Amino acid sequence: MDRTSHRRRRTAGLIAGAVAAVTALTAGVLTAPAASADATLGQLAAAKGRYFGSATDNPTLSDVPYQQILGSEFGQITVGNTMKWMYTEPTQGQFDYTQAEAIVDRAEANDQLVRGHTLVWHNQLPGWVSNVPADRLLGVMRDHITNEVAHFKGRLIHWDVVNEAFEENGSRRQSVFQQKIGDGYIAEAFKAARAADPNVKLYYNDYNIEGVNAKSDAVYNMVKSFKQQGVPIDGVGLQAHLIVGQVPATLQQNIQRFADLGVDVAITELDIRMDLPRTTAKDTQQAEDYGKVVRACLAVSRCVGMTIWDFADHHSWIPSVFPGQGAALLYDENFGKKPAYYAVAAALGGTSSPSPSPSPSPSPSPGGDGCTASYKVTSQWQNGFTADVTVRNSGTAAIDGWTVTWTFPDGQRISNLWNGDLTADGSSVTVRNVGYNGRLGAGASTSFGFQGSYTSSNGTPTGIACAAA
Ligand code: 9MR
Repeated sequence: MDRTSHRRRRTAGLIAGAVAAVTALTAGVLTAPAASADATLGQLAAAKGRYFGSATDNPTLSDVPYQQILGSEFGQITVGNTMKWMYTEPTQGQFDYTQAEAIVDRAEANDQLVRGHTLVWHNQLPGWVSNVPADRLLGVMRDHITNEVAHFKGRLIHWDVVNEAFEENGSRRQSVFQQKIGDGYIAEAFKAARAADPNVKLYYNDYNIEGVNAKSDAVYNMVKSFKQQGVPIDGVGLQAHLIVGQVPATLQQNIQRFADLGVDVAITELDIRMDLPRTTAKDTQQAEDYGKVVRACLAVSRCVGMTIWDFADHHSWIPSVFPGQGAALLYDENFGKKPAYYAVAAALGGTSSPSPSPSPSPSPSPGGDGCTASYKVTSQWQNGFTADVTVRNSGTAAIDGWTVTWTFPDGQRISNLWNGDLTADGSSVTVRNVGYNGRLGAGASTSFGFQGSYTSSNGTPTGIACAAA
């Protein structure tokens, strides 16, 4: 079976609602049996016949803790930047998919679906496109679409064919495409995309069209006329860059009206920002808001999935564009799960909830060998948990490596571990440093983490010890 048919078969299976045992095997990480199948947002969504995904960008590819979460928690990936025109055709006729492929390859290795974003957009457009004479721009736009869609044929579930073509009042945005090609450019873009790949689903994607308003009315009317004229459109992407406390009351109704036109709907770029700093009250409201969005999508059968616009607050676009605002995502800057994460999990039908009092509390080992290890459960849900272990050089000289050992009292198993090299033998666990975190100066510390499973209880490891090399 070639890669294309493999991808199609797997995609169909996921969308049909099979709970895929998504085991993220990050390079260099030794794995033991997988954790319970319903632990992640991706798996919970798959059980409902949907996907739950995240956008990501190339600078994170070498960030091991980030990749561990991205690769295991989400069922779908959107390439946040590097499929855009400025990256893929920076010079006319010279196509470069290297950066986009680095993300797509990783997603495929992790068994994740991929949305393509985006073919025709007024932003992140290389300068040369604006200088193309009016009578040649339609051909240039078709060439770009044809090349990129053909390049990724069989590897993507959706393409955002045209992005953000309307103004808030429902008029057309005066982009270079609108000005030089005219109203017909959007239909032409969809036709070119369909010709290049008859199977990938073709989406129109925009922001501030989540509720019923002048802008979403304009998109609605366009989709309606496309369906009447046979222009190939399969879906509408509601970006959903929202504000805490302001989820549109008409969200579900709006999703439903698009579905009733005979197209799918996806929540494509979800984040819910707040004025900083975070407070418990704002976090609580944000969690409610995330839950509302997920429930609105699940209530409409043609709402096929949801994507957050990256997953941890320090990777969000918000603070750089809206100074003083942020904290819009499901994980904080330390990759801790926020109330919004648990609200999404609950809305997806999960039983995941914050561990009321993480157990056990940090318990340094004696440290006679020049290092100590503190074990801490960082989150826990039914049959699953994550934990961090901090390794500290307790001696007076630098060490060049460390080995941490313990025994699980309740038959717990580690499913994947990052920033360390795991050897597990039943309940006995040995974790050694990896190349980049073995050397610790006197008093310095590092940490590794893991995801694990348990059955009835998740007791404190016994005999935790650290030996320095
Ligand atoms: O997340 C993207 C950010 O890194 C870029 O600097 C920005 C450029 O405009 O685009 C961001 O993504 C946008 C997406 O492609 C379309 N909808 C709005 C998103 C946030 O700006």
